[in-house]
Parts: sequence; structure tokens; C-alpha cells
Amino acid sequence: MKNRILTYIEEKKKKVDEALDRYLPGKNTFPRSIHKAMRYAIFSGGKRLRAILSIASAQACGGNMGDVMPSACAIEIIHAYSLIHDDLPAMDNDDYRRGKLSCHKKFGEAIAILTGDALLTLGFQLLAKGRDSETNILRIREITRAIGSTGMIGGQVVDMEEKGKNDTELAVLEYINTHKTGALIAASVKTGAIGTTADAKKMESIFRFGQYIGLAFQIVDDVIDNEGYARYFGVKGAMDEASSLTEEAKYEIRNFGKEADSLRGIADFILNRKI
Ligand code: GRG
Repeated sequence: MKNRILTYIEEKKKKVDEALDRYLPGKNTFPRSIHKAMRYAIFSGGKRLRAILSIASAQACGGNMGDVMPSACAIEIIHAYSLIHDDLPAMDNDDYRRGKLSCHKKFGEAIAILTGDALLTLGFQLLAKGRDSETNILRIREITRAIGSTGMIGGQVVDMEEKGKNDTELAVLEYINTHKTGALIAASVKTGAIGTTADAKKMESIFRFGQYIGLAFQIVDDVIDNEGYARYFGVKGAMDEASSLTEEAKYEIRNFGKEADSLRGIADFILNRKI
């Protein structure tokens, strides 16, 4: 029998993919070139972990999947924009993403840049779509903090500037990981809790949970790609660190009930993932 968390992830991924399909303009919508590219970038095999984390976080705080779905999908769409731009020749210059041609290889550089821009814009359109305006604004505030120049983009800038050096300090590595990847993961968890009945204390705990698993996610990524933390500490050292961050994360939500079991399960899934 399939393990409970894998079933949860599979079911929620299906729901997220269905919602993304509804939210994205159809591939025949004019101008077709950009809408085809947007759909290509979104439906090319992402795990949807950030959206699933948002849903699990909402459920851990007494919320429901329907209310959080637009913002959960917005985060996946914003994540897809960051990957497209990260793959561009001016950045990582990657020909492949998720085992398929990267967006600029498939559609050309100009359309890829515009596809990233259009996805980022669509993300904010969706963040404004929820029923409650105050919740929408709080979520937008959280996401903008996570992805701007003091968040994901800041992490990307420092990462670019450190490329090719082999004496990157641990504090710099930590800055890159917490900002480039960790910030959006932590925001995925927090935006899931926004709009629920969670009080300030619960909100703080769940955000710290998100920060710990965000860093653990990037460390595991470094192990998979044999870079960053894995180069610095070796595979075992890096995995020990990811494992203790996962424990810290779960400790943060120790006072949550059974309704937070999916969040705990996803934390373990992130630690043990191989892709
Ligand atoms: C260019 C604005 C801009 C930002 C780039 C997020 C980022 C900043 C770059 C991505 C580079 C990268 C591959 C980082 C490693 C961690 C990471 C985000 C991996 C991909 O996330 P997954 O594994 O991807 O959740 P899927 O494909 O499952 O969606």
C-alpha cells in the first residue's frame, strides 16, 4: 500500500494541475506564441511542492483547499517565471529544465523573457483573486517580500556574483540558500495560513517551520546536484544539517494537532527526495 503522504501529494498535485489549467489562458488565445510558451513552462513536469505546502498549511490551520487554491497556483506560476529567467543565457544558460528543452531553447530568448514576465504578472492577478481583500493584500505582501531584491532576486544576485569562486564563505552560502530558494518556500507555507483562523503565535510557528524546510530543501538540492552545501560539508555533513533542520521545523509545529500531519509528512518528503 502506498504511503499516506505520497498519496496526499499525488492527489493535491492533480488538483493543482487542474486549477492551473483553468487559470492559464488557452493555448489558442491571441497572441498564441506567448500562451503556448506559458503553458509549456507550467506543464513541463513540476512537482508542485510549493502549492501543496500552501494547501497543507491552510489545512493545518483550519482552512480549506478551495480558498487557498488561487494563491497556491500563483506561487507555482511565480516559481515557473523564476526558473525560465534562471535558465536564460545571461544567467545559468541551461538548455534543459525538468528533462525538456528550456523555454528559451524551445521558443527563443525574447519570448522566454516575456513568458517569465507574463507569468509573474498572472501570479499577482491570481493573488488578487481571493474572496477576501484583506487576505489578498496580506498574501501579496508576503510574496513580494519573498521574491524581491531582498528575497529571491537578492539570492540570485549573490549566487551569480559567487559563481566560479571556490572560497565562498558559509554565511554567504546560507544567504544564497535562504533567499534564492528558502524565501518562496517559507512564503508558500505562510500564505497558506493567512486567511485562516490561526492566531499570531500559530502564524509565527508555521512561518518558522517554512523557513527551516526552505533551507533543508536547498541543502538537499545541493546534495542532488553536488554543489553548495554538499561541496562545503560533504554529502553526509549536508544531509545531517538538512535532517536537523527538518526536525527543528517539525518541532516548531509540535503544538498543532493531527491536521498538521500532512505538513510534517511533506517536511520528511523534502528531506528524502531524490529529484
Ligand atoms: C531569475 C528571478 C530569478 C530568480 C531565480 C529560484 C531561482 C532564482 C532560481 C532557480 C535555480 C535553481 C534550480 C535553484 C535550485 C532550487 C530550486 C528552486 C529548484 C527547483 O525547484 P523544484 O525542485 O522544481 O521544486 P520543480 O521542477 O519541481 O517545480
